[in-house]
Amino acid sequence: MSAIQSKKIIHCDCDCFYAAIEIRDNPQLHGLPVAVGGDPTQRGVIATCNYEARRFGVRSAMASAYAVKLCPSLLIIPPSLNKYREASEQIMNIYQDYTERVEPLSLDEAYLDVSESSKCGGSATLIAKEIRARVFKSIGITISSGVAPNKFLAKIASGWKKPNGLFVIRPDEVEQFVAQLPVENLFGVGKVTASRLKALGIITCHDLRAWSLSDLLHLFGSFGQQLYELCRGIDSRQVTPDRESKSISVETTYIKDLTTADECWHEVQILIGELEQRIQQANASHLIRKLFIKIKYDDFNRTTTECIYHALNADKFKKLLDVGLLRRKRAIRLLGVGVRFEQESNRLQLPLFDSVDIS
Ligand code: DCP
Ligand code: MG
Repeated sequence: MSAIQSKKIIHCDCDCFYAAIEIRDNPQLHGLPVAVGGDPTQRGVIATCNYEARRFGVRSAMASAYAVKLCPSLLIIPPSLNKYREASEQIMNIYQDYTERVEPLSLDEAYLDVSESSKCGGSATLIAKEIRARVFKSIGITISSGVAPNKFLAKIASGWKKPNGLFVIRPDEVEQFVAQLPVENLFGVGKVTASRLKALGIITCHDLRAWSLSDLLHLFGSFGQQLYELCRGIDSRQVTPDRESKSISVETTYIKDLTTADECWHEVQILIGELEQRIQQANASHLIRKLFIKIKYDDFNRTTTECIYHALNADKFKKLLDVGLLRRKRAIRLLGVGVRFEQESNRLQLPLFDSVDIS
């Protein structure tokens, strides 16, 4: 087995992401068929739906009007993209705790290369378990994860036990696992290629392996090389963290709600200390652009206050907290503090703490 194939890759994909966030925020929806999407009377389209709705045949990208025909009791909620972006950011932040090699594919999907991670004793399986538990506990939704020696297999593995599943393909299991896969599971194989392969009597990866590289190159051009490798479980694509993390934050949900400004400020100071550590651990070489504070109330509503500032600064956080506390007079169940970074990364790093106000 080559060094490339022996990587430890985790693919994580949130289960019915938008719908899961809506159900989290409105637990009465739990167990009912729920979709997120546009209005059926306005030619709306389904963005996603929960697994209860999928039992009726409802799917992403389906016309909402048709979805309601399939499932008359379907509840369709209009999308709140900001909420999904916020959850995505929090989830990606959790991934960053295990490796800097995180490649987001969309708001709800990412590859992690944990080959070099020393977390959880270096066990990718234990890392995936811990990540799933942390996402559930702090974001309140489930994710499915796949652990495998490369991206292609990790992605298949994350779908294998969906929803709320974990599936591991160890290097010594690759051969057998891939053999039984239908060729449609190989990326790049759509309906047209699948039917061409079928005409040649090729249904599974095991069947495909009987064909030589030169045969496949002859039949499929350069794609033949990919087919030859994938049906043997070979995929040398690297995990490429194309975007550096755009923000880092820490937050705590309190066992007992906070009711006074003093209590809140006390907790925020603790969080600032944790945030400083997180930034140092992440070795973030980019410039801080904004500071923010997040407040979640006892009724689960939330608010965020932020300001432009280029270093961690306790006074700025205090002002942000005061502004946030004025917004609503309710007990507080969660506080978070964080920084957002400049997009460009090749700047000189300023000291974390800066007493000079440069805003
Ligand atoms: N999405 C969308 N339109 C689509 C497909 C998806 O708006 N045609 C959005 C809604 C999904 C999110 O992207 O919640 C993530 O897409 P996924 O394909 O990962 O689907 P889900 O997370 O909803 O479901 P699954 O449990 O199958 O991953
Ligand atoms: Mg998903």
